[in-house]
Amino acid sequence: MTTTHSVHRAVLAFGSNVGERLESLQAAMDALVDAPGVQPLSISPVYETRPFGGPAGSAESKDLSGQDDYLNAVAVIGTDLTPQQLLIRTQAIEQALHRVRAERWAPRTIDVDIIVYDDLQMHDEELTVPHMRAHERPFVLRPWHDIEPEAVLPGRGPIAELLARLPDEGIEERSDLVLQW
Ligand code: PH2
Ligand code: MG
Ligand code: MG
Repeated sequence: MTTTHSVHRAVLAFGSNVGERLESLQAAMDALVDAPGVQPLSISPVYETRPFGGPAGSAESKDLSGQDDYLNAVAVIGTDLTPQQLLIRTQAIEQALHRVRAERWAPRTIDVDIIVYDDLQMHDEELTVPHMRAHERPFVLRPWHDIEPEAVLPGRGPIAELLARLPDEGIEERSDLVLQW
């Protein structure tokens, strides 16, 4: 008998604010499960979100007010890949989708971030898990909470508690837009 159970569980966040945003999110999810080692588990509702910048001094301190709104969503996967292998997969997907417009210096059409990988906490030059800013991002925590209300962000606590501390503005569910595996 063979088992189809993946060894690990990972949560990924997807964002797009250029071009056909919903199509880019769906294309990224399709590509993710289109190769061995990744099993689809769940996909969140889609949210339309205002560009979110962080506190002064953080990597998100620059002015994003000129940017268009994002569509954001979260997916839970089972995987046999290591975090490093999963990063290579997500970066390949980003590169493939960024090039859709085949323009030099074109804005990004898709961002795929690894939010958590089991209860791992790690940091090196390439990868930090959990994602460094997940705990302060409503556009990650809201959709994630919709599909895993009991989830815990390692080192930070239950996502329901983290979410309750964040402002509720600038993020709206788009129930007219649906992603699927
Ligand atoms: N991603 C960022 C910075 N700001 N804001 C929203 N609303 N959604 C994003 O996905 C997002 C952002 C950097 O990756
Ligand atoms: Mg990101
Ligand atoms: Mg990213």
